[in-house]
Amino acid sequence: MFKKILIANRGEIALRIIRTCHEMGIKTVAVYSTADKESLHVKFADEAVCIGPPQSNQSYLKIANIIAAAEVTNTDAIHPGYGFLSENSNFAKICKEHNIKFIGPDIEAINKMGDKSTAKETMEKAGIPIVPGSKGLLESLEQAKEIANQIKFPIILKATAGGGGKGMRIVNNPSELEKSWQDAKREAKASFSNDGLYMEKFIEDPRHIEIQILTDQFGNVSHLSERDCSIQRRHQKLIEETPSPFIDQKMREKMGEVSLKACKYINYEGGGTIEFLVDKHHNFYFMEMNTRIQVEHPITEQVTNIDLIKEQIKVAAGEKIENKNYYPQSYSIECRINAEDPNHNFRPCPGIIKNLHLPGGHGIRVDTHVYSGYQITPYYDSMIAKLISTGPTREEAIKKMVRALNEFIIEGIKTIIPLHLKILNDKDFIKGNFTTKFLEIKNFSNITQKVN
Ligand code: MV4
Repeated sequence: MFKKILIANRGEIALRIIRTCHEMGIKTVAVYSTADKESLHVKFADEAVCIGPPQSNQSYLKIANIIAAAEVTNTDAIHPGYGFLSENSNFAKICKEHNIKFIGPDIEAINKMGDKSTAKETMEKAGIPIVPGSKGLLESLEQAKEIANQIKFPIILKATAGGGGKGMRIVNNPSELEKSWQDAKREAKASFSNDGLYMEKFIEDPRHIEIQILTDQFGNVSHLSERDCSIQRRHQKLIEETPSPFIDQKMREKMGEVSLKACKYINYEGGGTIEFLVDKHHNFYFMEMNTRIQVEHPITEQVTNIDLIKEQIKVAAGEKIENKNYYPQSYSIECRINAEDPNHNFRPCPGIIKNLHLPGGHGIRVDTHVYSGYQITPYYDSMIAKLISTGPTREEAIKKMVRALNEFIIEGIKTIIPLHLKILNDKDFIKGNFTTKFLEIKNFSNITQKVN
């Protein structure tokens, strides 16, 4: 087992990883930008190394600085968390060259899944259901027109380097295709320096349901069932839950089995997530694979009793996992607490947290790095906490979440807690009747009141 792990991340996930390392008797190294000097991940790690100024591209994305920090501290392994360098195969390669274990899958797997068009072609070969569309990248506007006429409008153009909505255009009829093609290409080039596009039939009003998987180097594979991440705003997930109210045990087993087939086909090793689009007829289609730990992993941990970070570390250290699947033993929901003003188009609200009271009690978990007096800077994403409720039924998990949201006191900055309360009190949400269109349709406005 590793003696020392460097955590190449910040915020709640850095703290989350440090906690598991300490439970496993592994020493930890935090890295931090000058903006995060007073952050909890710095205080709780055994050692901490400053890696640069606040801007991410000069600190948390600066490979040379992170490797230097690992070298001077004699680190065995690096956990990249999510975001930043977590899906950067060049970083994984440089770790390897320095004899430092990158806690994640191998370079080939990261590359294959990072390019979305390649990922889709690979999955088709593996026999995984995919959305009908172009085979690989589109070669010209003319070819795009041809394929669109075959699969019929509406279609969607997606950037192969994308994911998360950038460089994506929905096209409803032939007259819009040329402009959408050019817009998507321009946006993809500006965002990713890669203007490769592919096309799919547009699935109206889908659900976003993903399967957590875990595999080791000995061919043992596990899936840990699904997370329903349909409650999103502009491709940012706001609420995730497991099990999904939309799928039954039979479909859960089917999606799990398909996900493991995908993992075996690419010899995947480590933790990962396979994202599916699910249509109203319960058909599911491969969308993307994330080769990292995800923000919403705690709800899976809550209902399966598995520590996913611990399993990632074990697999990276060459240990075996159990060759079995895990099904939800309870219900869990996560609300992402973002420092944003929901009444002003979700603008970020940096500032000092003057007073903080975290909720607690039975069935409540809070993953956060903030404390009273903590300064939220404008340099990083606005998620400051994850509130996770767990109960024996969905109804009880919702009630616990409402209770905990009402206990949550954060003064000095605005958060999206009032929006969460509106969603959790919505009749359709309570019935489990929602898709990725939910927030657009509901258009919750003037969010001020406390709801019980
Ligand atoms: C789609 C789709 C409908 N049909 N693909 C959005 C982000 C990117 N990961 C893929 N996305 C979508 N792809 C086809 N063929 C609808 C979306 C989509 C979406 C997906 C998941 C969660 C929220 C969404 C919001 C709008 C569009």
